[in-house]
Amino acid sequence: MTDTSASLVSIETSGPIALIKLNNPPVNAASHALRAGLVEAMDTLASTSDVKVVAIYGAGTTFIAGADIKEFGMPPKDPWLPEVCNRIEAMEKPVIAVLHGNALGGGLEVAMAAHARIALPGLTIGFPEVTLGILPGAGGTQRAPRLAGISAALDLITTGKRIGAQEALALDLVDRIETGDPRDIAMVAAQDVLDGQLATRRTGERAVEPDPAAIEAAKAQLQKTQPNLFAPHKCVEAVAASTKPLAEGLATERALFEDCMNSPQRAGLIHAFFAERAVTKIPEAKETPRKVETIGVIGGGTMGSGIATSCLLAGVTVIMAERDEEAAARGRSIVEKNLEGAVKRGKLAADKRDAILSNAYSTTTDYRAFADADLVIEAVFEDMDVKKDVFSKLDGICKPGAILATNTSYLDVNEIAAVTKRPQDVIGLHFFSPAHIMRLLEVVVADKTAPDLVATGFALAKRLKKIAVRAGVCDGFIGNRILNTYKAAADYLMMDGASPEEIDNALTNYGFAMGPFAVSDLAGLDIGWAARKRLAPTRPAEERYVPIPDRICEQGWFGRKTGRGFFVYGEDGVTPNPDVLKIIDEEREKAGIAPRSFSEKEITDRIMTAIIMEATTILEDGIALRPIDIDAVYLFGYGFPRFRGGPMHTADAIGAGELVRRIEAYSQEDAYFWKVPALLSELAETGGTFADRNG
Ligand code: T1G
Repeated sequence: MTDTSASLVSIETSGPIALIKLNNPPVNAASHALRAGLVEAMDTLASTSDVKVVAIYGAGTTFIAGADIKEFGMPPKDPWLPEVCNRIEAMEKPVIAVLHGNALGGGLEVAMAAHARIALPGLTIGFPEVTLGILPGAGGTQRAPRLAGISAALDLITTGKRIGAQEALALDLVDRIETGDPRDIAMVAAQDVLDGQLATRRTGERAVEPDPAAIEAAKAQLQKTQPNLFAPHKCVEAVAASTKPLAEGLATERALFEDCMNSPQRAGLIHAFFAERAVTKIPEAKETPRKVETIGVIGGGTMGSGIATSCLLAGVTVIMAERDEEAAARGRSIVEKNLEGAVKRGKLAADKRDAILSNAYSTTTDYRAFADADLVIEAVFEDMDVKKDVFSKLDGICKPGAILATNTSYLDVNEIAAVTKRPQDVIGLHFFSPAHIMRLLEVVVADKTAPDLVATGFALAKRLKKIAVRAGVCDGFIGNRILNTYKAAADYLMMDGASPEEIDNALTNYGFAMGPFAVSDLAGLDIGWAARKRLAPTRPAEERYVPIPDRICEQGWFGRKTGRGFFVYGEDGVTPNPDVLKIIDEEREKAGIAPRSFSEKEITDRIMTAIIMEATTILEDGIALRPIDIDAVYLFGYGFPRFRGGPMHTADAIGAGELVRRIEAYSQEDAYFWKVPALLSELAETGGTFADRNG
């Protein structure tokens, strides 16, 4: 046995067979050391005359999850992955790859450079590069079409979708599926090569069937669906080059890969990848989560039913409470509809759905049904007195150690906890609607919340396949506190001359999933109306108030659910509400405002600056742990363009100095709203970034 590159790559020989084991936990990323080790192993085995066949496999849970993303942005170090793949393919001796766990991106490229591939049944393969703003840059765009054809390669490479072993076999991306231990399979497969039972062939020597129609169709499709994104278009160009001789195609791929690497979208998308993982690093991470097997949900409206659905899909038993039988039946039918949707999307088998509905889900009108629940999540009307009443009742019924959670989106969790005799067991679990689909969960930690409760919130999120972000208590926590400022900035633009449609278009062109007015219409305008009424008595006189949304609500127009709001939702689509435009004109006139026009850039500059301004004060107040937590909230809960990496990543891209200049300029119009946060001034003065504060 010879060890190379600090044992990341080790060789085991047995007569004519050499096995190469890759061992770079946790995911065998193709770091510099692993790449160097692989090339060294090839060189060693090429000159070991006894060895006649080589098999590569991964130690631990996976083959190779791709290039080491942590090395992106650092100076590249030889050997690069393309050279590693070319070296493997060029081997005189047959080289086979045994794939288990994940063979993603560069991992799949290494596999395709081998001369045959064996999959284990649980294998996942794919090219996630496009989701990171790049393209497969180690021959993937050239070798995948040689194995699977241009159309299938385009589908995998431009979408980043991941497929299983069976599908990989059907596409000829793997040659066989074998069950067993990766090392043992490698040994048997190598013997098969020696015995002539497993054919080997260099992928690069295969021809590609030209398919200009597939290339044109992919281009047209991307132009329609992803005009904002850079990498998918480059992926198509690279795959189109696969009909050329390999060396030429590889050179084209390299040039396009460099273009992607230099794109700001690449930096944003990779930041988003790490944001998803960084948020789990919380002070309470070492605490042991409490057991959660039975969850009570109070409220069977859209939110409560969504939460119940999400828990049921994760295999948790749910008891849902409503005020009477009729409301309980309504809640049940929403849950049934949600589960039916999961069946239709292929996420849930029909018999599993039936089992969930008969064994794991029940409704009640009596909180006493929660006596044995491990966790109760309240999702009732957003009113402090109503919530307090619910919590004092729960306090009297729930077993000791049960977790009492509120799904409030704005209210003070400390005040709610204070009505119980167990404030240490009270926490905020803020879901986002539709709760069985949206990935974000704000875990709101009140003053007395026990640390193991926080760990439980995070463990639950993981089980529900959600991304939990730790937030402190304030009006709106992280997400909605920023949203308030974001919406205010949008309202001011509307009052000063931009139409709701112009503002929404500017933001969707910027990359947001939806504009602020379409979001308000979707959420229901009555919700914001209720909040504004609640806050009216404490609203400072200096605050600029835009009465337009109240005027719209006074007409009974609450958005999508009433068919009318800022927009009209008719049979022939969504159009601006002409009556709202009249209201806007009237209100401008009353306030003596002569409307002016705003360019798209002015609109997005103001909105982004407002978002960043509020986000910075959230950091200053310690409501979010790090800038990257705020990025995660906006990326996974508010439709923020992923390729922009989130508000704080965007702030770094704009630069603190420029942001300070903008806020100072806007504050000439409204010095109450536009204030430079101290932290932003500090960054501008010191040349610091938010990224420096991610720890
Ligand atoms: N590089 C570096 N670190 C990685 C990594 C990678 N490729 N993949 C995962 N990690 C870290 C991750 O940050 C976390 O670290 C830990 O591993 C466990 O991950 C030339 C350019 C493999 C399915 O995009 O999809 O190849 O937080 O929590 O749920 O064409 O990770 O513990 O410190 O996600 O079991 C393409 C991305 C690269 C794969 C495992 N590859 N990874 O999921 O665990 S580009 C990817 C995943 C490329 C070539 C190019 C998943 C996973 P920490 P985890 P998991």
